[in-house]
Amino acid sequence: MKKRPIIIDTDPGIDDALAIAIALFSEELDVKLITTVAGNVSLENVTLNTLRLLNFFGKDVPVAKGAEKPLIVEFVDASNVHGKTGMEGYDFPEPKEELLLSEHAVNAMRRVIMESEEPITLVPIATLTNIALLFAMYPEVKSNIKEIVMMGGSAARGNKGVMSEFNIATDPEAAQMVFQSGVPIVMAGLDVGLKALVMPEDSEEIKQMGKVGDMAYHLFKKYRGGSFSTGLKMYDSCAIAYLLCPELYNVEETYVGVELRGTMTTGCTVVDLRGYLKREPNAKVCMDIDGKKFREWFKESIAKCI
Ligand SMILES: [Ca+2]
Repeated sequence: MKKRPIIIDTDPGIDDALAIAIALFSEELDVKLITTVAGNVSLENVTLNTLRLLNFFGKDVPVAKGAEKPLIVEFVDASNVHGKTGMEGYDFPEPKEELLLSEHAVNAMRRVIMESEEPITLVPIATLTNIALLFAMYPEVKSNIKEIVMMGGSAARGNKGVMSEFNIATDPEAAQMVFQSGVPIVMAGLDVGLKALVMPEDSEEIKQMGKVGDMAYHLFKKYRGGSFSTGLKMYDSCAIAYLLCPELYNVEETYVGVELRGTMTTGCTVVDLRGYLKREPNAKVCMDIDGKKFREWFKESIAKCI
């Protein structure tokens, strides 16, 4: 089978770690490059975490370091959810430093996209600063991008602010640039992330699934994205699940804008399902997910990580 070429833009992050594992071990995806961006924790930590994960998985994928802070707004991390280092709870091996490119993430993305015979799918599971910079600096890349499948945003309420989701609210201007880029977008946000749960009985099964399962179990114990007993939210895996198993989702094609000047709602994704704004659709929004099937898919996918 021909593998689908993707670039993952990430900020590991406990749920990032699992999403990356599933992508790397999938027979259908070819991870060409992993780029990092400050988000859950600092750029330095998310990059080290990425290099540690690759050493742990035994996968040699080039890594490029991206933006250290958002375009305009001040940087605020999520170490309250992921712990100070971003991946607390498991004793990872040393970072595999030789995988780190000297190129900046934006330049590395441009090169990989332009060199690819087949259009690349971008999979941002973090704030969109790197992707916005890519389109601003090298708009020519758009012609060789198949689509963007992102974790971020919400058609309902938020998890960073009342109406704003973390990845979008961390850099709202970048998000708006990406939504206005003209590149096809799939948005898998809180509408599905809040229902993509790993329940305690799943965690016990996952624990038995080799070393990746054991790692996942230990990270889950520390993860405050939901509680261990009521279900852990696998936000970032929702983007990977869309690539591998789109039938899990109900999707609406619509216009999405990002609120940039709200007095209380900055960073809100305005998902115009009823067409009030009279704009052409610019995104497919994942409105609902089959939570039960997602759990099965997630366990099957982790079981393949060997
Ligand atoms: Ca993330």
